[in-house]
Amino acid sequence: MHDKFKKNGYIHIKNFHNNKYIDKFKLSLKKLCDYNQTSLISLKKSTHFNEKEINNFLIKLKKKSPSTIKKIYTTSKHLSTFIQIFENEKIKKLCAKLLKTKSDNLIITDFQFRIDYPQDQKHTLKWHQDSSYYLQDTDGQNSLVCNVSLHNIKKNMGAVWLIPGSHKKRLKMQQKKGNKNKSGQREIIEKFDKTFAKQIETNVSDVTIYHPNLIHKSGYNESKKIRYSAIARVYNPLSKSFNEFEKFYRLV
Ligand SMILES: O=C(O)CCC(=O)C(=O)O
Repeated sequence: MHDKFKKNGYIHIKNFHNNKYIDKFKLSLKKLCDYNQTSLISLKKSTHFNEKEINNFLIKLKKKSPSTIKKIYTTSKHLSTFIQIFENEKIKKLCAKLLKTKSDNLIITDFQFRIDYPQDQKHTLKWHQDSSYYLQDTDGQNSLVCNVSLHNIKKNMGAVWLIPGSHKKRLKMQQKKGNKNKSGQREIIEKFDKTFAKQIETNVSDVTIYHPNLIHKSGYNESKKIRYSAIARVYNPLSKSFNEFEKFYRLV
């Protein structure tokens, strides 16, 4: 596992996650949607998460009430059931092994829940390295990006593109301003080799770990389905390259 990660800058472990946590989060998401339904856009009374039904609900709600969608989106990543997707022994042990430390030393933070709508590119990200956003680890050897697949993600749903082996060098990036149609982001501004770029399809409970310098970008969701993503950043604070958080949060 270490050798593969060192060579490619990522590992994709199929069917790794304990589905119990994924299911619990989906139920919390369903409850958040239930709470925010209106007489015009409603969900069936049920205690189950039905992906097709939630997709239809969120797609309709996005048109009718963008502010409610924003509320659901910004709230979901703080749900304790979402955090548990990462804060559990299996994930902690895996990350600790890669970072060559013990599970209880880890910091797991910067939780992100993405909802990528069909044919919507407002929040899709161009080629970037996460290390330029998360400066807590200055040499990139003591942190990871952890992605847990909440459902089956096919290429046409905008599965992430990445470049195997691209983590060996930190490239120059620049903050690009956003506008009402496109959110801003830090983007790579120097030339790099894209010959081996590939899209990673994942199934529910697959876990993909990136080196913080791995070059990657969002795919384009040309399907009719929403693409959901669960992402967190994992740090080893017991390392020389670790920087305190507050120092950087004031800068961004
Ligand atoms: O899932 C995606 O579209 C890409 C997310 C990503 O690259 C990031 O958050 O750094």
